[in-house]
Amino acid sequence: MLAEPSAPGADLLEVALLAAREAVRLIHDERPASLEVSTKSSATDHVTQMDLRAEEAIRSVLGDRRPGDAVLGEEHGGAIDPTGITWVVDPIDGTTNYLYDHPGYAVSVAAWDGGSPLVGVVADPTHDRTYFAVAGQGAWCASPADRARGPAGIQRLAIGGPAPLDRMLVATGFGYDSDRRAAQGRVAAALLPHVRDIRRMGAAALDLCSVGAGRVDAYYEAGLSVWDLAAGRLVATEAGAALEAIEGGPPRPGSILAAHPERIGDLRRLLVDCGVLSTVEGAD
Ligand code: LIP
Repeated sequence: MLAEPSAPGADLLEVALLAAREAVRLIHDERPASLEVSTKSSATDHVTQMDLRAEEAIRSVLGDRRPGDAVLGEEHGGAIDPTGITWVVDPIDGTTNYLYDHPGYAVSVAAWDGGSPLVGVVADPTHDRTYFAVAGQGAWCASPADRARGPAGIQRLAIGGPAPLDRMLVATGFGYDSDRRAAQGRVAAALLPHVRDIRRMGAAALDLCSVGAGRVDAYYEAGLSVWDLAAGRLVATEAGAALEAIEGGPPRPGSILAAHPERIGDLRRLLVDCGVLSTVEGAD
């Protein structure tokens, strides 16, 4: 066991890790020489046979280990069970990066109780890192390559310090719709002179884990889906980050802002001054 959470969390975490590990093995070891690609919401919103197969592999593990639980996945659908455990799955978050064999994709598996995240796992094959978190018990990153970080390469995660705005490294992402991207690009251009720099990594799950690991100081994005952030938001929260909607209030797939608790208000005001609310559906 990678961590010592209490019994309910430990059981669900073990299943999430097993499912994520099987999907990582498949997308990494069985990646074909050429991918079969089809499009979804736009000409740049892709799905490959590996996205589909990875979700099927995850669902197979869940069916064996947690047969009565609901599953909501990006590729094969489903719904949140408001009264029980739901597994929220993004088999490959960062599909465009996977398509190009570019670093920046991850397998994301979360177990929710009604609308509340219980455990989350984000597995990053490129960097051989597995982020995981249990609600109320903390967040960790296991990376055999990082043995200097502790036994078996397991490191407890904690966000970075409260950097001033002009020293913040800020991650963000852009949608698949070109009009939305144009508006989001204008916000990023307005923001850039006021912060240290911007990073666009291409996978919300990894952006949120990067906040938790202190690899970026903040992350904001509008227009995501629940599976993009279901696990990563728990990793970031359990590592000490504040997570809210960009416009304020509870975080939601359409609008998320993650930062140090002492800085999230200042960053929100700066983003609003940069025109961010025009890119957030339901915010203005
Ligand atoms: C991706 C998100 C990312 C966003 C990309 C894309 P996908 O999800 O994780 O944050 O900027 O446009 O939506 O489509 O790779 O699962």
